[in-house]
Amino acid sequence: MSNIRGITGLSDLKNEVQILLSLGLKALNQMINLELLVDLDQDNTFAYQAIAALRSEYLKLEQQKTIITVVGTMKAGKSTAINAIVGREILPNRNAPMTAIPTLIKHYKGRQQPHLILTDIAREPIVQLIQDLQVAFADPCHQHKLDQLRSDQDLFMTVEKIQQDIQVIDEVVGEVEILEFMILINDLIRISPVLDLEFPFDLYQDIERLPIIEVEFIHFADSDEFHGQLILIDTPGPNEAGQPHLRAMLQQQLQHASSVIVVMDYTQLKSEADAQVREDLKEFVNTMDHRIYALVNKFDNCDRNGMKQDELKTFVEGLTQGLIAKQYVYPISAKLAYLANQAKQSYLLHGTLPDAENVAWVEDFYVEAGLRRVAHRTTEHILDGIEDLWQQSKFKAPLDGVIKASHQQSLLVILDSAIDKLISYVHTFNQMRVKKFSELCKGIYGQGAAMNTDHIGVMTDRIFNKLQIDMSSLEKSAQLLKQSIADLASA
Ligand SMILES: Nc1nc2c(ncn2[C@@H]2O[C@H](COP(=O)(O)OP(=O)(O)OP(=O)(O)O)[C@@H](O)[C@H]2O)c(=O)[nH]1
Ligand SMILES: [Mg+2]
Repeated sequence: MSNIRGITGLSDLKNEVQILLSLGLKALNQMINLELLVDLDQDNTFAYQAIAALRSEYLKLEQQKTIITVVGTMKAGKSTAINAIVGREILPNRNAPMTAIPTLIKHYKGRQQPHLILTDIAREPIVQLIQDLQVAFADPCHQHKLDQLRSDQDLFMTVEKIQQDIQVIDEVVGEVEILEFMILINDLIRISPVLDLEFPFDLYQDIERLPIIEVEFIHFADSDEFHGQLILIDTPGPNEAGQPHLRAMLQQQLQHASSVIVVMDYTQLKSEADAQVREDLKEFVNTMDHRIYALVNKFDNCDRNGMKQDELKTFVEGLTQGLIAKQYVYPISAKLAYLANQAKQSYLLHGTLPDAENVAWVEDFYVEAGLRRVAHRTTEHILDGIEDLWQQSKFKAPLDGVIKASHQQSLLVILDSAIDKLISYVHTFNQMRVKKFSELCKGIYGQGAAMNTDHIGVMTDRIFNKLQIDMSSLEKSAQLLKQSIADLASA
């Protein structure tokens, strides 16, 4: 292969690996077409398997999925942090426990209006649960429980909707509509145990069944860096009680991740629930395959007596027993980042902020930006406020450090897996060609005949010269590329 020593960047490496995969595929096809494999049935089956596996690796490189799973204790601020990364309010976040099933959020270039997509298998258990709840609500024995639910101001609207026979559609479009839908799902899961019904959490462990929101991540709108797919997974956070189904979900979601973000609450670092999340991470996360980052959220609560940035980073490294290295710890305020993003977007689109009476975040923005008095809310002060909150949120560092680095990390993992498969198949075929050829000779000269290895060599070459691709040099080139990938990974 040309230029292997000259490879410095990841995209060069990706090109080289794709070229080798294509050459491997071409060689395998030639083996089949020229009937070069001795035991045609058995060896061709193996060759077809190899072709399918190498094609799938090629496709994975083309699609390059970067999956970042966001974990942390209940109320640590996972959903607010994801909203801040996306730059919009698409996930519900409030004081009561909110995220109940994992949700995928995918960067979709050019998609301004977010779309939430629910496959039929994801929709069906929800439809069933609504029907079961309707039956339970209609039962006079449950009147007392129903009254109790209706008196909860968070749940009241959802109870109404269930009674009015709400339809669950497979595609929800728009920020407000998605938010309403997510709140509905989360409320359904909270309401059902009150009526002795169970939400089938086990049906939502497979990543294909989870709701997915497709939207352009504002901070990456102008970036050409993101080839392939960038997906965040919001997960429900366990509390002190542990909830075994949440642990099972966490384990599932971590399996898909290229990187893991642990959101910790600055004010609750020593809590038991936080310690449990760290234990789970140690158990489920393989640091060779994942990179783990900590966002220490609610850092806006840091006062004169609180731990400062550097001290905090060292503390978290110690707390996680080195699982999260100091340089991967980011003190942030997701709330301030989210408010700055919301205000900026609104300003860019409408040249003003919405009326604080109608939109919940606006008053919070004015308070945090020191603009409590209406007379102070001039364009200049608002723009200064946006900039100030963004700076105070310290969110730029993880956006650059975590999201971009995760994207690179995922490419390295895919490259490494592709090259391993290529080496393994090519190596097997190289062994096969020697073994099978000696078997061929035994067939020609008889079992006991002494074999002239030079003769075999000449014949082997004659047959395999038909192959335009030299499998041995392919194996060597792949080994060299594997080394380049390892060098980049440890850089
Ligand atoms: N002070 C402060 N509050 C925050 C910050 N980020 C989030 N919060 C608040 O913390 C609460 C929980 O936030 P969520 O984003 O819903 O937390 P979560 O981890 O997704 O919670 P669950 O989904 O229920 O596990 C909300 O009331 C947020 O407004 C922050 O940076 N600073
Ligand atoms: Mg949440």
